[in-house]
Amino acid sequence: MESLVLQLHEIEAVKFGNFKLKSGIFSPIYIDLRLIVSYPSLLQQISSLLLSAVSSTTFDLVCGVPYTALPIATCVSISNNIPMVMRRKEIKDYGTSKAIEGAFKENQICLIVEDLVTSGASVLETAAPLKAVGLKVTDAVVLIDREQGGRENLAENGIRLHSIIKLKEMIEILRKNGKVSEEMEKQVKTFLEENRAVSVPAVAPPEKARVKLSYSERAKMSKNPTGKKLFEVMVAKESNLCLAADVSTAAELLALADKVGPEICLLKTHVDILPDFTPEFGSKLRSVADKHNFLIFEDRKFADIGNTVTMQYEGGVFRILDWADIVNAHIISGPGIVDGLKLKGLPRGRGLLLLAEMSSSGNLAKGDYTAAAVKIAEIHSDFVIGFISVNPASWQGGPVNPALIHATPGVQMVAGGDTLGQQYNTPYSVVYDRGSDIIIVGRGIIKAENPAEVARDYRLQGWDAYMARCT
Ligand code: S5P
Repeated sequence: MESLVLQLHEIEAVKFGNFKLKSGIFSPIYIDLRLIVSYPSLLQQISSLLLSAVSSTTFDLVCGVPYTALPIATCVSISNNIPMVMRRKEIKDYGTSKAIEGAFKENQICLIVEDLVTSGASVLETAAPLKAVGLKVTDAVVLIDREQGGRENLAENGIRLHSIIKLKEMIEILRKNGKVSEEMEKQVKTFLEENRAVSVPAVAPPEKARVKLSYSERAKMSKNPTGKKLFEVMVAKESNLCLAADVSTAAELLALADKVGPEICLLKTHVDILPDFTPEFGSKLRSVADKHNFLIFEDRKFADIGNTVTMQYEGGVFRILDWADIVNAHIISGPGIVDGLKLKGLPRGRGLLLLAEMSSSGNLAKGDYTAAAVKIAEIHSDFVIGFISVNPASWQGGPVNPALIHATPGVQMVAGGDTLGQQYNTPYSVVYDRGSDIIIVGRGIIKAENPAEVARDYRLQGWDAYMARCT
């Protein structure tokens, strides 16, 4: 321990002066452990000390508090083959805006790794998003405990703190080795004594731009008959679940629609993937939809100029306009695409969703693009019923017109992704945290052994999250 403290002093990671800490108090001593990235053997020493401090603790994953503890946690992870997850300090305003990166399963235990604890606020800031994605946080391990209330504040939040060394012990070692004056030792000790309980600043979570109105209130606001009907079906069936029926044949799709029908408010098709499509497909699906009271959404993702999409919507082999209540469109070609689709769709009472965001990693639908989709939707709110969104609660300018609905793909029971860029969030985080209205679930249901049963679970989770958001 003595050698470690002397090494930290040697690399000037221990500084003396008058420093403002994160908690707002001024301290005569400051420990800057960011420097250790330049000293690999020291980094390794620290990570093995941290691990030995939690030898009797059970955990499945480690997560470093950004940024200083990230390399420490990485070192702990690599040298002991323990998977790591990473907390984002800045959440992206695009993609799925994930706060926690990495692969994990709900209820796994995550050990928080930190360099130094004063009030414990930083550890708590990392614990909150870990808990929000379903991980358990019971322990945190830290190199230095400043003994200024961190242990107590963390204990109040159900987190045990394990520390390697106390700041007071460090100053005693430095004094013993003639590295600091007696006066400095006294000054530091007096400061620590006088600031034994630095409280965690009470930071109110930012009020998210989530629509709290009920679906029935919003049904009344909708200017489009299909938008209104969708809200009404959601209320009647207590379902905000859309099934992405991406199965390989039309026959399979119709059978699945009949099985899962009672659980869903909306069924989403990609009709161009069905090798056995026949002109009767539309009417067959319509009769299943009528039987179970759900709407049909053809995920055609129109993207061309207005004139071309009118033909693609109405004609061709699929004749989408005849059987789909809802279609969607990219706005890449400008507002003319909405004019084109509206020309055909509005007289038939159909509705349109605009792709304002996408769930796939690295997609370009963000920022100004998303804002442009909102503007176009407002102008055409007689035909546009809402958006394909990922995190509407984060959209700049606050909640959009509550008559418009948000449907979000990339939903599974556990956050994660596939090998081709799809990114998943849980029903709760999509509806409650991100303020979306409809969860779009594909493989989470269709690959399950009993799709109807699993669909029911998704429906209940989506509905619970909606109820929680409204109250
Ligand atoms: O951004 C998007 C938009 C859509 S409509 N990301 C998506 O994944 N989708 C669609 O949602 C996608 O085409 C697929 O049909 C469904 C997601 O399926 P899952 O199997 O990943 O749940």
